[in-house]
Amino acid sequence: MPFGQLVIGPPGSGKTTYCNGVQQFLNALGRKTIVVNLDPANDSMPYECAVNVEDLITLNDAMDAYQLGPNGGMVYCVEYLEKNMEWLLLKLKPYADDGYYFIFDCPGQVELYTHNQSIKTVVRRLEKLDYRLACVHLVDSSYCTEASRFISVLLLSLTTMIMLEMPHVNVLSKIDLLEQMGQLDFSLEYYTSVMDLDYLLFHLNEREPSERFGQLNKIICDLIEDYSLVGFSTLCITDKHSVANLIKEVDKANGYIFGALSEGNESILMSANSTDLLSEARDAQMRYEAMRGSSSSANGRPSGAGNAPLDSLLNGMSIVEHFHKDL
Ligand SMILES: Nc1nc2c(ncn2[C@@H]2O[C@H](COP(=O)(O)OP(=O)(O)OP(=O)(O)O)[C@@H](O)[C@H]2O)c(=O)[nH]1
Ligand SMILES: [Mg+2]
Repeated sequence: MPFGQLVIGPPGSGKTTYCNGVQQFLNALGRKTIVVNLDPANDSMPYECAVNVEDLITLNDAMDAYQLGPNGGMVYCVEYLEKNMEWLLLKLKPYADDGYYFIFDCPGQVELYTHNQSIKTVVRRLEKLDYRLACVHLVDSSYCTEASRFISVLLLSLTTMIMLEMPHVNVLSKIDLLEQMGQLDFSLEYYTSVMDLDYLLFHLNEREPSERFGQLNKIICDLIEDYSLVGFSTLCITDKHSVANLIKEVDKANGYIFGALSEGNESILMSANSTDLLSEARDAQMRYEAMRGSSSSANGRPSGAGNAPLDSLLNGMSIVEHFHKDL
């Protein structure tokens, strides 16, 4: 029974980086893992990709052949993949038979998960063949900095969950960059557990008072609370605790921890030492507050030192080499 994760999220949310980091992490733990690229516009892949949709179709092919723009071309590509599902199944089969764990790197166009049915159909076909998949939905943690942006992310996450109808782990990615974003209005825990949204509305109405949209914002927040489905894990891809915690969540969501009961299933060991979502958010907050403290200059504003982009954080190392450095 093959297990895996479907990695989705808006453009630039860190999907490809996550796929690379998690593959390295799991391989280092002894779990045989491959990355399947389902993004026909993925021009720079940091991982070695076992199956690549670009061998079937590329975005440029679709755009040139049918004079489409990038969005139309992307929709054409995923619909083409849906129609050529046998191609994908044939490519995956040897790895599935060999007990590999799958990570699917998906395109970032949001409409593919909120309106278009093709990705959903691809997932249903895989599920029929007993693939056990969880969706990992990455959204940039910078959305926490403004109430209106966070509400739109909540709505996007809820819509995606309802649309895809599969086990789902929502993730606030690039949490290391929080230190650059100044003080959040609430604790990180408030954003991860999506607590009482009235506080968020209060902030929104104070900062952007609007008679017209105030009522709309309230209705959207009520809707999100009524469903009571959305919550977030956190991720900093260079922090091994953060990656390990997220993998534990995903292993529970897709059933790997229960279904792959083979000798040496490292997921059972990891979960024996499990933390819940709240304590994970608390840990993350403490780590990044400490980081903010150490990178602040005398006047309390963040200095440039802590603002390194991912590449300079890694300093030429692979993600897993960076983890080993801390051991
Ligand atoms: N600081 C930091 N940067 C990150 C992290 N994850 C990803 N990035 C950076 O975010 C940028 C976008 O990352 P990608 O992995 O290409 O994002 P993506 O979601 O695959 O993007 P598309 O495929 O274009 O939708 C890159 O510059 C990464 O280096 C993280 O945890 N921390
Ligand atoms: Mg990508």
